[in-house]
Amino acid sequence: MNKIKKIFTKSLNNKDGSSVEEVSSRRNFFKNTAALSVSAIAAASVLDPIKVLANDEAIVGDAPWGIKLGDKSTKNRYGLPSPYEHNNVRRNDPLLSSGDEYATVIMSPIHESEGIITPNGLFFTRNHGGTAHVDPHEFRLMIHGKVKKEIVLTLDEIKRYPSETRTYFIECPANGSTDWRAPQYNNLQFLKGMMSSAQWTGVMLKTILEDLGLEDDAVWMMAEGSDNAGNPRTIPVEKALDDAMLVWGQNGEALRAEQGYPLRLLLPGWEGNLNLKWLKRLEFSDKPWHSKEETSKYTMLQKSGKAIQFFWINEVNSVITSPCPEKPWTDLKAGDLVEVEGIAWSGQGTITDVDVTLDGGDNWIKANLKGLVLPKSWTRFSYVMRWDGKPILLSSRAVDDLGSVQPTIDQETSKQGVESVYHRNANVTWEVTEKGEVNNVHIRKHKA
Ligand SMILES: Nc1nc2c(c(=O)[nH]1)N[C@H]1C(S)=C(S)[C@@H](COP(=O)(O)O)O[C@H]1N2
Ligand SMILES: [Mo]
Repeated sequence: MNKIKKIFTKSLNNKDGSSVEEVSSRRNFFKNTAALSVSAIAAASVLDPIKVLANDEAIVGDAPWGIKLGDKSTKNRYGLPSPYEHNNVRRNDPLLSSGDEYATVIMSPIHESEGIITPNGLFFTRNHGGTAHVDPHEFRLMIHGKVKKEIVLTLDEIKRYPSETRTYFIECPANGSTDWRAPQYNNLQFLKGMMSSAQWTGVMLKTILEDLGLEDDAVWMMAEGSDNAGNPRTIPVEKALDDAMLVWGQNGEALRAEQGYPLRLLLPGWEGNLNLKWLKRLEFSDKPWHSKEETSKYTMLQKSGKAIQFFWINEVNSVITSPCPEKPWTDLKAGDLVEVEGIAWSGQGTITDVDVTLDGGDNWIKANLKGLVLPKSWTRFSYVMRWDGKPILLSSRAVDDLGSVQPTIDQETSKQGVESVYHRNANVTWEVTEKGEVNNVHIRKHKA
């Protein structure tokens, strides 16, 4: 600590124009913030050896951004990330989008994600017919069919209902679908980036439906968008009356156009495709619609040759985000302490446990859940370990409060086969080589 203190004051003394007063007040700052010094030491112990270079130009020298005024603070009316973060971007999956620029799967850079919220500009985007730009003044939502009071609402009228703000992830059920047969991408963004998480603001759908009154035999709700694709989907009324929301807010601002501005349906924990964007119509009926999306797509082919229709919930899942192929351990040396971190989620409840394995699933160790642990929400987990520099097979396994355990590839494919496309939630395993490189590998102990 003394060493750090000495260097800190020295650098100030070296700096032209620092008054004595300034230096002593900085000294007091150090003296008075014991907690800061302790955490500085704790952080330093992860680095081995601790590099303390008193003459490091980066600290004692004059940085170009420090010797002149910065940009005018009035310049950016809407803030953008630092230009140094230019690599932290969404990427179009060439395989799943098949060269199309409208019906696309734009993957979120989840390897760069921090905490449990995706910044709006990085939210994954799955469009069947491009991004619509809906004029909020022209926006209308029709609610009809088996409701006592059929109605057409403007956006302002919808916003007059009492609002709620809640944190949920959205995941396309095709997330991970490229890996059913064999590892396809050595890349976390393309493997699992078909999901993101936000704090959503809107009205509980049940608030509106209670107001309008549903007929007794209204068992199904059809939701449709006003975009080129429309993407009509049938949803059981139980979900509409449970935690479904009509949302206009995304992380403290209006929904992004890509996320369905000005209003989308949010079905917490359920397949992304049911979360209708650019919402236009909710129709109630006693029968499901069997729309194109429900017959040609979004069915799950089983080993038996039969397909499951109307499979809604995204099951318990997890993935290690650090390390990953894009974030290898190539800078680490044998004996270094390192934090393994990842995201766990379950569309049916709250994450209760995450285990981590270093040997491809023979032994499991409990990880820590970090920060907020919310239902149907991304949950961060962490496991701090000392890497001995030898190859490991690193994976995670999540458990939710309904007791569901994330399956191994063997468990999942023995039941499902490999033709399902959707609902892949088997563990992802990273092979960490002795050089610290990270590869996507499949651990199979039995034949599928
Ligand atoms: N109207 C409309 N809603 C839609 C879609 C669409 O193309 N049109 N795509 C669906 C699909 S397949 C998914 S996975 C989610 C993706 O939501 P996001 O783009 O906000 O991530 O929106 C769903 N809602
Ligand atoms: Mo989707």
